[in-house]
Amino acid sequence: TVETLTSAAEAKGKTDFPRQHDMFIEYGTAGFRSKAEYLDHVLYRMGLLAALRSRVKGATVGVMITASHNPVADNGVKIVDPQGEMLEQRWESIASNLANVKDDELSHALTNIIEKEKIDITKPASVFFGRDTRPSSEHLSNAAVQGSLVFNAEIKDFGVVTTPMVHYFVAAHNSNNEYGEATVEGYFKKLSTAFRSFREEVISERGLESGKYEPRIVADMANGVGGPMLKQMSEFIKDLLTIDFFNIGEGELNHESGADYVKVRQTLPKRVRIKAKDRCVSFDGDADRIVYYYQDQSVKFRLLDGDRIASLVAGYLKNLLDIMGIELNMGVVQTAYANGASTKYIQDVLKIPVACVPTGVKHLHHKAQEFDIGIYFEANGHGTVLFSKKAKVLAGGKRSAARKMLTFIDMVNETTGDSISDLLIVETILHARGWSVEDWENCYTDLPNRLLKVTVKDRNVIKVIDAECHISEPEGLQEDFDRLIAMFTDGRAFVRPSGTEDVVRVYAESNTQSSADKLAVHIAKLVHQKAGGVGDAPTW
Ligand code: G16
Repeated sequence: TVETLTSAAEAKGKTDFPRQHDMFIEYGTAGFRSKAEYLDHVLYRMGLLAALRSRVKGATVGVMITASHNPVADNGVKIVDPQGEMLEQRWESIASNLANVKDDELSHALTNIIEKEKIDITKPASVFFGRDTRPSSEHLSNAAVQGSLVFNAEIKDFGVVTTPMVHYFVAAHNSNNEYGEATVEGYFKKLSTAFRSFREEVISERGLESGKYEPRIVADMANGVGGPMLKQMSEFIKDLLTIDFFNIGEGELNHESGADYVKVRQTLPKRVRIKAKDRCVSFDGDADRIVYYYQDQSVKFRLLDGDRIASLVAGYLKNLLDIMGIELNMGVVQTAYANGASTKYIQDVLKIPVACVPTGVKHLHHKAQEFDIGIYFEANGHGTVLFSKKAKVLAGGKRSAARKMLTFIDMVNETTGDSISDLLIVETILHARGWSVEDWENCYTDLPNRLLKVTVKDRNVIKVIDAECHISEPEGLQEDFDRLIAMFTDGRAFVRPSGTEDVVRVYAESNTQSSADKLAVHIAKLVHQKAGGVGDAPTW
């Protein structure tokens, strides 16, 4: 009965995974995230919740243990819904509530969910697990597995894999392997086969000539799970792309390396050796983000972030559609972090509509589903491309452009942003265009920008509106921002509470780097003064 089951869950929770603090932990931008030592009971309870979610949906769901770009002492969990998408938003508050009830309220809270969601506990449940390379991940994964087992779910543990791989496994399995084979090997094969077929298509058209494209990249893996996974993938494509690996596990996770470090600091990761114009990439800790960069002749660091990838992909796919002579409704989805120059380029030069939504891939993914071809990327390098059924049907055909489109679709992990898949896509387009990294960069000129973090007592005193472009609280602060922004040429700035770290984020752009830095510092000072800053206000 429901009572026996939920009482057993409560009893095991009390003995094996007790709640050892009364801190409120919330399902944030991408799941729960906190110091690893606070998470035992959260993970156990998410294992229970995943089993219930699987029963509600009548399909397999996924649980990924990771804190992505956060420091190594943190950890967290992301829950994956049956089609490989992020957990439905309504269930985020159910998850938050379950994670925070007292140990002796667990049975009651679970019974409540079962009754409200009309869950038949006699139905089968199935949960896939994956985890990143953090020292705490194995233990926390076990806590979640134990939760699912108490609720009689069938479990499959994929061990150390990337977040997007878990999304893929869930989607593939629930599609009866139509989306791909739900195994590690199946994942590598699907993407690498598409990469190879596309290359062959281009070679059959124009021979081995590839313009200014060099088939070699330098890869910073942030000492995360991306390292071993991209290494495995590279075996399948080593005749087509040489990858020089750095930070593949010998050092501390995300420390002075990785996509977030490179994007925020706008500098090279530590411990990589490169020459001028080498095309470089950085993954984040769970390999769902990627940024490109290089050093020019004058040793200046040049970043090609998520906005650049979105522009590259949008431009190329539009071109393919033109050649195919078919019209599809295509759109790009960005957030307020998108560089103003990228938005202008996509709208004015590529003539593709751009939508702006709040931060978090779940919001971008959702919006992108409104298009036949929806390209979404956060500036931080998190993104992918979604194709509607109509797009997939129309893409079929015998002509080369049609074959390319179909192969391209196969190379994309449509379930979520995926560093490995995104890398293959970018390399494919650069090769097809015969472009060097500089040619890619020459599409438009970024507006100089600066990202800062402000530590405050309670980040939730900041209330955002208009897709995070403005704030409504603390009262009067937006007006202060507006006055300041008006003093800067091409000035734009916004602030928002992070959903993955205990900070308020500040973004500013202007016509010169020093103006962007100044604007960011002034805005950060205002936040520090008026929203309960802790310690010193940030400087640049
Ligand atoms: C997560 C989300 C991203 C988001 C990022 C930063 O990334 O999946 O969509 O951009 O957090 O969020 P925030 O600014 O709220 O801290 P990841 O790669 O850390 O899982």
